[in-house]
Amino acid sequence: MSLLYIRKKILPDDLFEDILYDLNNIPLWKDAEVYDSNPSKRGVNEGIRKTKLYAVEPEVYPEIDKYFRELIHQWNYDLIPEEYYVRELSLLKYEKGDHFVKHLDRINDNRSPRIFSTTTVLTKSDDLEGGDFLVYPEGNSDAITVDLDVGETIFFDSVKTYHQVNKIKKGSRQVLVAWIHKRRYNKNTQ
Ligand SMILES: O=C(O)CCC(=O)C(=O)O
Repeated sequence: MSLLYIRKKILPDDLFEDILYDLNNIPLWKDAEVYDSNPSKRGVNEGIRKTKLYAVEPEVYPEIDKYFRELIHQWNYDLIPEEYYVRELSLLKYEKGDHFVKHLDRINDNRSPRIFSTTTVLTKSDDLEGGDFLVYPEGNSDAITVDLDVGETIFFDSVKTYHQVNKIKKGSRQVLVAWIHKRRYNKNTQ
């Protein structure tokens, strides 16, 4: 039977501290946009997603691939971790009223597809209420709440696993989201 998700502390303390440092020095947060295969539906849509975002070039954390690759092997031992890499990284900040409705991370265009999605919790305020991370088992409308601790990562299939972030009622939550793609042999077509 295939896994629904892996939940684990995977990033080492020194890398985690570097990310926290950068998080505290973000020059400008943007309103997160919604991706849609139809370009006219792209953009900020607070009914679907409301959070602040800062996109990070994965090269900023060159060693991050190594840690997420360990999860690929745990997910399916038959996969070859070296064939995968972190192509997209975002820092997200959720405050009161922020949320992300149930969705998949599938991208339906000519870009290389997302294969695995991860969220790593960077901070949770002491007064946090709401902001739960929910995953939906395939074909099931009942969600499972995954109460990630600070430092923990959740890893799941981008195409199959519906997930959601409940509305924040109080406090704040900050996360690092990483999407893992499959390498193509011709680097120019990545
Ligand atoms: O905030 C999170 O933990 C998840 C964000 C998310 O689902 C996404 O960016 O696709």
